[in-house]
Amino acid sequence: MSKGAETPVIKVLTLFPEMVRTVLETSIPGRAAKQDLVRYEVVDIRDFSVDKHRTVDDTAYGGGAGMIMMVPPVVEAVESVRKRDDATVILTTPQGATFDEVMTLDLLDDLQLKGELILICGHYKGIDERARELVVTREVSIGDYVLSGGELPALVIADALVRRIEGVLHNEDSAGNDSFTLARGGGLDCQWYTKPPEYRGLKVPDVLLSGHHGNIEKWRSDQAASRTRNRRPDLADPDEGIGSDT
Ligand code: 6GU
Repeated sequence: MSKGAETPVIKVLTLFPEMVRTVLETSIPGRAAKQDLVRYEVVDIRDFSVDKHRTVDDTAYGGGAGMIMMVPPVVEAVESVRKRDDATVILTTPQGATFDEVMTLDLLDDLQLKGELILICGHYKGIDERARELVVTREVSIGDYVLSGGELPALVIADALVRRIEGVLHNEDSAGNDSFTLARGGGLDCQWYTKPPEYRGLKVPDVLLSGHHGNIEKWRSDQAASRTRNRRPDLADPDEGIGSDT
């Protein structure tokens, strides 16, 4: 982040604020906040209920199983934290676009440009369509399976973003060779070893103990390429694969 810019704020609207806070205080996301590289605001949607029972959901008009999140608490919770009219407001839902490395970098740009990013953790069967119309600007899924709530997806998105903020990762966190890093072709990482050099007859490959940095780098990039081809042919050849845009 450039000097003088304000600390970007990730705002998470949820029915389970303790769950969200606990994760954001832990590990790298927690360290990033302590270093003032990001801030988190966790909002309990229930605080914006409009009745004395703190109701935030109800049965669907027209019938059917499952509860629907009501429009007033969701809209009013967003309005209570949103600083800019053009803020990106993400709803986590299995019906959203699938989260990936490209979206991570796009949302990171957005967070840094606008200074805020709002994540609504979807719940129950869904949210009243009018809440989407009024405040949601983007719908994001983390994959083709159904989770009990939007907290884990929102935390996945927050974690992926925070670790890409400049200064968050230290050398020992070794970001440059992470899998999917577009700078290294968007493929998978190679295999890694540490001490001991032999365990139950399994040896660390000789090249890694050779001290020859050129050979080591070549071995690692060859291994990464063959892993990517074998495990994720869609990443190895994006024109042919399931991840293709065409
Ligand atoms: Cl964003 N929400 C829920 N409930 N389930 C999911 C998801 C989101 N992404 C994958 N599964």
